[in-house]
Amino acid sequence: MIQMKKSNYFLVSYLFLLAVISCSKEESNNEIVIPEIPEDPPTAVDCPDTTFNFAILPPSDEEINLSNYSLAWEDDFDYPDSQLEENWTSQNGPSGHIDCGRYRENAKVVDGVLELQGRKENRGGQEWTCGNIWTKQKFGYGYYEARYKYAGATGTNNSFWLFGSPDPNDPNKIFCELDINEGWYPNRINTNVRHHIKGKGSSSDTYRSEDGLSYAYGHTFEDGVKTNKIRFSSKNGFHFHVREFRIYEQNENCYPTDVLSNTIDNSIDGLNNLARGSDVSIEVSGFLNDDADRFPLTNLADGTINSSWVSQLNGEKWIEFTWPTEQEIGHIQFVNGWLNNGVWNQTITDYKIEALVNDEWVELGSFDLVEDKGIDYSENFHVYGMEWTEDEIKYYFNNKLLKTYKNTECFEELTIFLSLAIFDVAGEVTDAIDGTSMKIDWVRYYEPL
Ligand SMILES: [Ca+2]
Ligand SMILES: [Ca+2]
Repeated sequence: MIQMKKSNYFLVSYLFLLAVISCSKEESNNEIVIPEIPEDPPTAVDCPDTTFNFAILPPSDEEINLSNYSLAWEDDFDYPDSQLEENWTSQNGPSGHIDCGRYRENAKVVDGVLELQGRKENRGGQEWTCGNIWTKQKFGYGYYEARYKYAGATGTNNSFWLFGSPDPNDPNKIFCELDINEGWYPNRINTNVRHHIKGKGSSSDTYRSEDGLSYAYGHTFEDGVKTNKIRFSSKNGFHFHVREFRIYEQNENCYPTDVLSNTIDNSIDGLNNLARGSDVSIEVSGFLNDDADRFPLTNLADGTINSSWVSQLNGEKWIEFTWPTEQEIGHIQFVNGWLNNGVWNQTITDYKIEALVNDEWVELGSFDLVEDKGIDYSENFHVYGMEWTEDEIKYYFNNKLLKTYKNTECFEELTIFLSLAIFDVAGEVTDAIDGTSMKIDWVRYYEPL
């Protein structure tokens, strides 16, 4: 790992200047004498540390206030598995819209926790089985929360949600879906307000949260890296956008950090972005839906973050930059994900950047959400909550507000669902799902006082 050493030339100079001023002050009897600036400043430029990532901040610190509510219903799953039917119903049959049939055997109460288990087994014409349950009772306005862990594999949708029923006598009647969380391994929270007309969604509003990730990363190499090949790779379990990938030749005037600027390459004297050189060739692991035209690889280095290359969904994702001759690289940075209403979406959970040096790959920088930061919602229980009133629908994570929606259509009582689903909307479906489970410690409903 090559890293830039932080220099402190400016600090030393500043302290020296202060010392000179204070000495001068004493000697000249309280008259300040400004020391002469040396005529020949040092030629070495002192660069700030431009190895960085830009954290995506949580939207709010506002906490749920339950003082106007009382606990009206709860299930701690603190009973034998055979009693599950007292409160809940299981689909117990094949599914049309996801890759797993949902069976009662996959919804198991074990030591105070409900496990919704994913298994690779042929049943009912599907390759996977999973589990779900819904309440026999319906519920209205109030605060809902559940404490649970995700199944520890991509391709699983770990959801706690409320749903209405279509009216057979009125096919145009709108009914509601309130998704407190459709959680995707390792850290994605998806909240939705959806309004359905029988058979088709009429409108929906979605907010996503991705704890611990960044839309841009940068690495500076103080001594430069001599290579003619740079490789970026990721095991990210979803397809993803890389909006711009910049590889700067070693530059004595430092490197820029205004990563979202489309004039960044001209922001500092001497910058040479080798990723946009006339002699670079770029190769990638694939394209979203095998469509090389919609998000082409040329978007990786076309000078604008408005365009992106989008990877394929399955397998390792990678980009390689190759030059016919050896280059001397001083800094690499990239912007990933996509921006929606001020929120970055689908930012990558891991990456590695390597250079080919003397025929061997040398790691220049890396990040891994689970290994480096320990952020993995399948490892730890978290609490997902929703406050539903006549006017608003507010979603919470560990009691902190994530998102507020206006309530425009959801005025009727709904059923509580706990569901594990398997499908590639939630990331790559692999055998790693087999044997994992969504684990629910408890579910609670508080009614307004
Ligand atoms: Ca671009
Ligand atoms: Ca429990």
